[in-house]
Amino acid sequence: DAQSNRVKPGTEPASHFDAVIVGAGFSGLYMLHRLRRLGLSVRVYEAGGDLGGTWYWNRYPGARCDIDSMNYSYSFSHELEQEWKWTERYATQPEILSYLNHVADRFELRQDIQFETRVTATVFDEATNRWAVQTDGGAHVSARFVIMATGCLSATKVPDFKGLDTFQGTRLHTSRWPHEGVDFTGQRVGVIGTGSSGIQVIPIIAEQASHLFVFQRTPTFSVPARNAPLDPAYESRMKETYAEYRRKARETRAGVIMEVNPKSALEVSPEERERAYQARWEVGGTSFLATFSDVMANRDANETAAEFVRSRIRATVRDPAVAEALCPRDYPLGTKRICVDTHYYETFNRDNVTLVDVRASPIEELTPTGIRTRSAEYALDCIVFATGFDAFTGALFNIDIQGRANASLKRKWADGPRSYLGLSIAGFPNLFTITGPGSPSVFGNAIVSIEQHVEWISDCITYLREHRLECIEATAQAEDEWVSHVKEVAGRTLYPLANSWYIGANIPGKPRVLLPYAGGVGAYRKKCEAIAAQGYEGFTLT
Ligand code: FAD
Ligand code: N01
Repeated sequence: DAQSNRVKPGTEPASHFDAVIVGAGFSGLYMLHRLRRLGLSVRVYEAGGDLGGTWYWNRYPGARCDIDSMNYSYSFSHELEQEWKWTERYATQPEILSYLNHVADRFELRQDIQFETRVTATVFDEATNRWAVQTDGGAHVSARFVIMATGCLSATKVPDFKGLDTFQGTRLHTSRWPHEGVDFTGQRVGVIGTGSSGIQVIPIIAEQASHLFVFQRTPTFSVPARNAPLDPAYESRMKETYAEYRRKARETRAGVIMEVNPKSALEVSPEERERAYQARWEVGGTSFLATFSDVMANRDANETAAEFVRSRIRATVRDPAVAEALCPRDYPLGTKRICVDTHYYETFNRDNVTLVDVRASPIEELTPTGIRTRSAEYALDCIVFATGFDAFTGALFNIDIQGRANASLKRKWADGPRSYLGLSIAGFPNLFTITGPGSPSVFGNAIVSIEQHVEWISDCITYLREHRLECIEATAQAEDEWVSHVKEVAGRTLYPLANSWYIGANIPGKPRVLLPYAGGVGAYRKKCEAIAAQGYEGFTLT
């Protein structure tokens, strides 16, 4: 428990590092590489049995990225991006994991990573300006810098259903999938949840199971992926112009280059609108959101896109009642993360698939043999929880983080996260959060945001060393202003209209605050660069 794992005052650390990094996903791996190049001594702690983060944990069948592979990858090494060959438009989880292993081998990263080790606490010592770091293995080390590369979507969430532990069959969470895989042949399977994970796993389980019950509380807007083998001509074109392409992508709103139609959805004829949506639907992927300039900004414009997707659902799903139940109505399209699927809606035409509307008839309990809703009981061999994550703050709160005067981060953030740029927290010197709340992170290509944060942090540490400084800390004023700015920008979007994990609504009791920063990846980068260029404006350096 947290109490017994607490760093004991006066305990002598076993080792001293310049930096401790928590997490060995895309963020932690690149952070390690950068800091080692600066000549720092670094230790990475990773709770998982191996590296990869998201791509280590989420091994459910169908797991793949929804940003095309050639962009969902690091840009920091020319050699790396030239030598690696992606095989599909959207890479599968195994392929992304082997990519990250290749990165680790190429840059000899493993030697500084300790696996199967969870950081349980970290406490700032004002006398020495160092962080004490405690792990579940009982290790106690100290570090000048602590970098939280703990992931926005790494703390899993299983709803607290009555009778959860009484179920005698197999219980799985999409993000804690058995490494040896699962054979559903001949089984009656229930999947709870129809977010991005649910819509990817459902079509594949349906092909194996004797019967699949999909327990849906909120229907999802999903666009087809149109996944395909990577076109060699596209690959060589991209590789020839990679640097330029990446540079431009960093300046965009979402960290990916997509053609944004400058027109409003409301200024064109219904025929032109239909043609435009249909064209994007054929291309597949998230660029559907950019069919018109105001899809994500104006409720009425958004409704035209929403209605188009509903029309596709009705055209695909043969049973009209099932089609209607699959049509989202009570939130704007894209305000819960848009899903990208392969044959999701088609799956509901199979005889062995049943959609269970748990909005109409909620799950009352899990029983030894299955799930009981208000109106029926479902006998199941296996229940798959595709119920998501305690996003952004979950992984941070799992660590007892104490800053100056032993102030706890959890307490400081009780009414919602407070940080400067989603990178740094007043009262927590030399502690950085990669893609922390208040930064764009999940509103786009995560890798672009991760690289930007890692580079900003390593430049900052270089600056401190060059100026013979020990500590950097956000001022309370800069933090207040940033928090207000993040809130103000959020208020101009449609995101607050949905009960999504973006806004903490999926976790009972979590404050309703838009967690990522909605001001855009490119504009955010410029702000961060300007702040650094002005000698770290808004920070105290000592
Ligand atoms: P993570 O990959 O989550 O790594 C964090 C690591 O920290 C984990 O391995 C965790 O075990 C470790 N950790 C946490 N707490 C501790 C602790 N206390 N002690 C030790 N270790 C700890 N983003 C996109 O942009 N495009 C996509 O297509 C996309 N697809 C996704 C698909 C899935 C199934 C999921 C879940 C997310 C997806 N994302 C996608 C978001 C994805 O999380 C990021 O793209 C990226 O992988 C995050 O990398 P990270 O290193 O920041 O975090
Ligand atoms: O999780 P989610 P996810 N009773 O929170 C339902 C990334 N990702 O793992 O909407 C019944 O989106 C919940 O219902 P509701 C991506 O960023 C990317 O799917 O709360 N149902 C919802 O349907 C994504 O957004 C990919 O009413 C309950 C589902 O569970 C993020 O990860 C793939 C319930 C949870 O959906 C999270 O996605 C996978 C309850 N008590 C993940 N509690 C790509 O394709 C929850 N639900 C790139």
